[in-house]
Amino acid sequence: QEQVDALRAGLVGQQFVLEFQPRYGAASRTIHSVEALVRWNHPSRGRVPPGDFIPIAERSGLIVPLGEWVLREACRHVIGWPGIGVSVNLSPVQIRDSDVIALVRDVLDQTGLDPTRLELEITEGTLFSDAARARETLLGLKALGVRIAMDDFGVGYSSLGSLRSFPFDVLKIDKQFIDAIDIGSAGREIVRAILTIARALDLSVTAEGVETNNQLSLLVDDGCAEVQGFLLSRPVPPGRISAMLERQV
Ligand code: G
Ligand code: G
Ligand code: MN
Ligand code: NA
Repeated sequence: QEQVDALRAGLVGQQFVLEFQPRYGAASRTIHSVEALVRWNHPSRGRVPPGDFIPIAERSGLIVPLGEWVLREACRHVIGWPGIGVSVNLSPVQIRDSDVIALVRDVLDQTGLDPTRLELEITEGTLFSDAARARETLLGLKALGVRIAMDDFGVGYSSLGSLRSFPFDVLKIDKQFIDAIDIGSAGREIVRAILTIARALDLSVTAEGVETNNQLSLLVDDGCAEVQGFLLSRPVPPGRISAMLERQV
């Protein structure tokens, strides 16, 4: 309860900030979009990692107002970065327990952001508790013109069925597969198989957690269009994104 109170105080006290991690064209190495990642600057504990507070926010329901803040703030920033898109992570709790369609519609209205520039990232775990309702929600979001990404593809529940039965536009290959791409012989074959599946289902692909030049060059050779990872950029404050974009034009 103490942690929940601290989170609530953090929301009221504007202790949350966003960082953005660029997503790049794999071959061009230019920034195509950025993923918003929330950070908590706690007055005494310092920076609290999202892995520590997102679960508490989810259990307490505070993820709904926090997620709303993240979405508004992310869209507000990207308006100032013409030509690139923004991805926002949606918690399963937001999809299940809040009117996320109304929220996204309102944020698009308020900011005037072109909906094609907004992508919502969802983990597949989200979809299983009430698949029919989850599917309706995703269709309602898509009807607003935004894109839907399956985050962390390949970990957790098996996902080929979900890829077919939910209206995804983008598949994000989980870092664990990228870690293995140049280890042994199966690693690269698995990534190639995922790329083949994505092509068959007409999904865009982003490889996550690219940390080495060798991983990046194998991904380029295998036709992976977009990459994200510490090799090209860590998550950075918004001011750094502006600077990176200026250098890029
Ligand atoms: O930011 P970092 O790389 O430490 O992210 C750790 C985890 O927290 C990731 O799984 C990421 O998806 C999640 N996360 C970061 N920001 C948000 C957010 O705004 N909303 C939700 N639901 N999860 C987030
Ligand atoms: O679950 P999701 O994919 O939204 O999580 C994004 C998380 O992955 C963030 O915590 C981000 O900091 C982290 N991340 C992004 N790129 C890399 C990378 O190259 N290496 C590692 N170890 N983590 C990464
Ligand atoms: Mn993500
Ligand atoms: Na991910």
